[in-house]
Amino acid sequence: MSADAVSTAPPPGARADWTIDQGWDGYTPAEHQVWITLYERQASMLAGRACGQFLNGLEALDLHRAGIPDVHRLNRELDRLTGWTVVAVPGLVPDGIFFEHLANRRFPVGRFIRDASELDYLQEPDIFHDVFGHVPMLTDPTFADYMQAYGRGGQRAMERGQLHHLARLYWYTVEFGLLQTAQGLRIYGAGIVSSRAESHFALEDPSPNRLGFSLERIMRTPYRIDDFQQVYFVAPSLQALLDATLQDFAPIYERLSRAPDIAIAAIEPGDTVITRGDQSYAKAGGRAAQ
Ligand code: HBI
Ligand code: FE
Repeated sequence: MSADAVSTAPPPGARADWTIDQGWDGYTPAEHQVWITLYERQASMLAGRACGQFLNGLEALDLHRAGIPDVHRLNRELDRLTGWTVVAVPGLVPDGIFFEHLANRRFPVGRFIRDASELDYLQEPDIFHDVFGHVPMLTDPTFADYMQAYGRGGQRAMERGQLHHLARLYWYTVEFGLLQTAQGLRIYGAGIVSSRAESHFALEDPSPNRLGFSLERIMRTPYRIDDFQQVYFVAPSLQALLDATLQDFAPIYERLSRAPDIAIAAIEPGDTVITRGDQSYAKAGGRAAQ
């Protein structure tokens, strides 16, 4: 996603803020069936893997098995819990539009759902990734605050030309974050929790590094968009994520502008090492070699 401006024109039929009507009545039975298939394969494996906040959110929103949720129904419950609502969009929206929505507690969700032939992986977020993956965590007040702080931070990062650093924070927390709990590591990242294969890989595979959450370390670390991550960062709590956003980022961006990126599979002297991976999956060629 290029760091484009807010000025990019929305596609035909979309409003200036890139939102569209979900048109829930327009989904076909086949599209609802894809949701049901994805939901049942994911929900059945998340006990003991997804964090408690995610599981509570899934329950509270009743993302029931009857098919693609109607965002109007979903919003009544979500708005009551944390003041967040979801808005339907055609797909990826420009960064400036995305941050504007997050800063106002609106989460953009792609209207489309993937085809039954690509259940396991897709490049662009569809409504299953967005609603099943992201929305349950938005029912947690602390995470809800974190996501709004991220939106505001994104607006400032764009002004400073620092989006490439801040996008890594999103990637290694909101999309691929792990949480330390008394019962062990648990998933809160949407990219993991909405993927059956990566839900196993991120928690159990000996291949990836698992390192303690560190804001600046994350912002110096590139990430994978085409395959499982080679490193996962583990937050001690959701409060720790929120606390990290409440500091002044100017000195951080100043230091980052002079600090080189860290190699994606590297372990640095200052790292808190939870598991030192053997990178066997990446060395074997990753998804392409499966
Ligand atoms: N648009 N609809 C949508 N969903 C996203 O998750 C999204 C986006 N645009 C940009 C983006 N994510 C990332 O580049 C953020 O880091 C900004
Ligand atoms: Fe996402």
